[in-house]
Amino acid sequence: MIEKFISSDYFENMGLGTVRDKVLDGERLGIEDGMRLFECDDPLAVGALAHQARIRMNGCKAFYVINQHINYTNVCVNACSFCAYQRENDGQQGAFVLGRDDMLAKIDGAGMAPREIHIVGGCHPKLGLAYFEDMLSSIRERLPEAVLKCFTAVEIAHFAKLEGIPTTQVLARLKAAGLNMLPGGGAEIFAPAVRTRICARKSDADEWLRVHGEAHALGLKTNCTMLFGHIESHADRLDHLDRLRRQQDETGGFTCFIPLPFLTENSKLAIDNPLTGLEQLRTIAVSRLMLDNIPHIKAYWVMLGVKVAQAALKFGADDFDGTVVEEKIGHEAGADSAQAMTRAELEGMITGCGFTPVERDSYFNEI
Ligand code: V47
Ligand code: SF4
Repeated sequence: MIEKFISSDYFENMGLGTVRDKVLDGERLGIEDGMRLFECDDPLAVGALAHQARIRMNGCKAFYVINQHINYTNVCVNACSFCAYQRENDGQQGAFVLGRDDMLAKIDGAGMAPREIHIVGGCHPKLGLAYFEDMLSSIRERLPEAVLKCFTAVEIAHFAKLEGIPTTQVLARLKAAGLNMLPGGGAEIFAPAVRTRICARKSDADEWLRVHGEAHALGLKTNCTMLFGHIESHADRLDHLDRLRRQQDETGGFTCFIPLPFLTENSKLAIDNPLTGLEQLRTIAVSRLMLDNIPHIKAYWVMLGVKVAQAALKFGADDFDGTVVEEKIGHEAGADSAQAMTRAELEGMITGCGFTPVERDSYFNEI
C-alpha cells in the first residue's frame, strides 16, 4: 500500500529505508529509528508510514465515545509550571471544589446517557479517600452502566500519601466503590532533567508507571499520555515512548495513548519555539510507530483543535475521544476548541476526512 503513495527509493533518499522495511515487516522500531523519523526532512513520509501501521491495526475506522468530563477541583499542591488550571488554595480567585451533589447535578444537567465519565482534578491538600469513595458510589448509583474512568496515577499517589496507605490499597478501595479505569494524565515527560523543571513535586516516572502496573494487576485498564512541545528534546519524547512500551510489555493494560501538545496561554513555563501543526502531526505519527503494543492513539480534539485532530487520523491516530461536555484544563491554557461536540458533529468530522465513524465504549468495544 505504501508503494501506491511513495516509492521505496523516496524513503531510502529520506534516510528512512530501514525504518520503512521494519514497518512493512511489522518489526519493532528502536530509539535510533525514532530519531530518524523525527529528523527526516519530510513529515509526510513519516505520516505515510504511521498511516500504514494504523490501517494494519485499526483499518479505516475512527472511534468516538459518548462521554462527559468533570473536574472536581483545581486546587492542587503540585504547582506544575506548565499548568494554567491549578490554583494554590481554596481562597485564590477562580478556585473551586465540587461536592457530591454538584457532580451529580453536572451529570443530570448534561441530559445525556454517557457511556463514560472522565473525572480528574488537582491534588487537593484536604480531600481524603472517603470523599472519592462517596463520589464514585453515588455516581455509580446514578449511572449503573457507565464506565467510571477517574483519577490520574498522580492523584492516586497523592491520596495514598494523604491517607498513609499504599497505592494498591487506594486502587482496591476505589475499585470497590465503582472505579473501572484510570485516565492517562500526569505522565508529562518522564526524563528526570525535564520533569524536575516542569513538575518537580508530582510523582516521578517510576511512581507513575508503578501505579499503572498496579492498576493493570487489579484488572483495571488505563490510558497513557505525553505532554510535548515545551522544553523536552526529541530524545526525551522517545525515552518517554520507550518507557510506556516497556511497561505495556510487562503489564499490558494500556488501552490508548494520548499525545498532548503543550498549550501556552496563562502558563508560567516560557518556551522558545511553540509547536507547529506539522510537528504535532509528526509526533503523533512517531507515537503510532513506536508504540506497537498499544492498540489506539487518540487525537484529542480539545487540545489539538478540530482541524489538526482530523489531519491526525492520517498520521496514525484512530480515536477522537468524545462529546466531553465541559473541559477546563485545556481551555484555561488557551484551547480554542469548543467545550463539547455532539454525536453528529463527531461523525461529521470523521466522515469529512474519509474514515468510518465507530462509536465505542471506554475499552474500545464497538457499540
Ligand atoms: O495531565 C495540563 C495536560 C492532562 C496543559 O485518558 C496540558 O482518555 C496541554 O490527561 N497544555 C489532562 N496539556 C488531560 C488528559 C486526558 C485528556 C483526555 C483524555 C484522556 C484519557 C486524558 O492535560 C494533564 C496534563 O498532562 N495539561 N496543562 C497545557 N497547558
Ligand atoms: Fe496540579 Fe495536575 Fe496542574 Fe500539575 S497538571 S498543577 S498536578 S492540576
